[in-house]
Amino acid sequence: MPPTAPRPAEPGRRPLDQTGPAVDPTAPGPAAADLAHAAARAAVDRLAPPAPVRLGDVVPAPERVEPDPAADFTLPADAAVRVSPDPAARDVAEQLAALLRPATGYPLPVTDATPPAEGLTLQLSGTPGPVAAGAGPGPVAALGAEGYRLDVTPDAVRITAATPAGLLHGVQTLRQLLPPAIESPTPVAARWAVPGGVIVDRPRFAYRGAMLDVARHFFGVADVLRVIDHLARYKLNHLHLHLTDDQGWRIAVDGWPRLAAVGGATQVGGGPGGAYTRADYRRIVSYAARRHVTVVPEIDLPGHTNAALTAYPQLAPDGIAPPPYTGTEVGFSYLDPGDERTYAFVADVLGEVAALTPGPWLHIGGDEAFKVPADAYARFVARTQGIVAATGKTVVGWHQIAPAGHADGRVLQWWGTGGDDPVTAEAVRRGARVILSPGNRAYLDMKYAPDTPIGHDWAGLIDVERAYDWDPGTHLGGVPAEAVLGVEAPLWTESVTSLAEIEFMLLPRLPALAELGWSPRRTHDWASFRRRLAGHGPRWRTAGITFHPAPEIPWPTTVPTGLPGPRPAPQPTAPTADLP
Ligand code: TNX
Repeated sequence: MPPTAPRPAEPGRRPLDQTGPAVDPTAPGPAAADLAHAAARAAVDRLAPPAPVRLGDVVPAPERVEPDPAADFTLPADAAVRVSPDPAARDVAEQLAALLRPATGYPLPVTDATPPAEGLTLQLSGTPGPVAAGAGPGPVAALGAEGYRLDVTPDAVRITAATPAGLLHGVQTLRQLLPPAIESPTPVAARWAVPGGVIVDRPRFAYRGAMLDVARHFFGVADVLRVIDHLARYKLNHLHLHLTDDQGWRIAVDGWPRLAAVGGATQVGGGPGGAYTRADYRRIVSYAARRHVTVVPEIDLPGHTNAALTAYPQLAPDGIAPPPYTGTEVGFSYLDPGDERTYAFVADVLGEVAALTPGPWLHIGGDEAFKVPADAYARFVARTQGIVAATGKTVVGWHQIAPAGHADGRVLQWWGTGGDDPVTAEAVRRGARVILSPGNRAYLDMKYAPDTPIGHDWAGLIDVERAYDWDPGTHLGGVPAEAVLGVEAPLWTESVTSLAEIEFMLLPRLPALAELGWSPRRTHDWASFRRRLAGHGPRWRTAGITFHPAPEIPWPTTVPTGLPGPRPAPQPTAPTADLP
């Protein structure tokens, strides 16, 4: 190990007093630096032994884990994060350093990856490093677009991947292998140990997501960014934003300014609502992109459009503006499918949203248009699929769009509660792919138990085991695993009003869905999952994240962790006017 002087703490950061005696970083000479380094190591050795995190204690479960108890690594105070000379890889290295600095108090400078590799190294592509016997994954390219390899030896932690996304997934794994105190926002005296061995890992499904309904209740940019952090932590790579519904239109559209200004001005229960400006939306998209999360915008059509009709009554079948809607019923509103102005509106809106969205998907909703006759509905969807194709995006819709003819690449999002749907199966035979969000497994707005203070129960109660114990590859008749693009956990927000409530419904079920999307089927094991998941309670608590302390999980402590106090479940509010 070359002599390196401990680096001074960053301005404003607590000094590294817990890791050893004060050292003058400007003191010259390798001898002084060596001594300082040894002293810092000795001080760390006097701290508590490593937390008992094992190499396999990762959610979602990795594809292959080969522990080597003789190879544990301890992060030294003077470690650097070394990274391949690629801007996107370097950005992942910056994110790793930013994740580790608050709790460790270490400076963790990011530098070019120059041999000999010690400390933390992120290596993009190239050939994998020396491979332990029997551990070779073949070329790094075999890890695919999102896989990674993690090698932990006494001197170094190395993450290798063919892409920056793979590196970031490796970073999330490394984070979970450090003691839970790594989540602390302020410095903690701890021995930052990582269990030795090799992990080789890649996802089962390409699409792993969550949906946030920002229409029923509006959530500001900061809340959405925090949800993106939760997704990235569990290697989910899509955030579906349900941007429009009866209760609110949440994205500014230049050509139709009243959508946000008028249509965005309320929410369930009658609060002020809100809408994202183009700059807000861009901020969400770019924050997500940095975390290798793709935003999927949904403009729900032709139903769920009361907010749009309050703003532009000429789109309503009777041409009359309905009053703003603050209740929780569904299925009463729709754009007039027989009026050409509807299609001009749809083309403008989808065109603008597509132009703001770097990802490949555009979600057109399509659910619960109960008032539109089936043939008119099918024609509307077919035409709208064409409008999406003209924007260059690939269309996604709730599985109700299945009867409208095939469109290249189209994706149906299954939210039913049964195991068979001939119409969806037929669409799949014609080439559609499916995202699985079964209402009775993946709907995170369902209550955990009868006494859950918020949420619905129309699709049943969903405790953590129920959220975990199904197989996306065999769930739906006529939809073979090859047709399954992936899984998504929707959070509808009729009864969810704050970030704490979002987190309470997401955690701990989101990691269950994440494991279904990422991990090979042969790793599926409830006993193992609940034990691994239990270790995340202290992490969330340390990070200040709210979660439901589900009784079926053996949390290591009994410290209360859920919502501040029970509140009565909101009753569906009465519509502000008679429904048509
Ligand atoms: C059904 S799922 C809906 C939503 C509701 C949700 C409540 C789907 C495509 N539509 O409009 O918010 O149930 O669970």
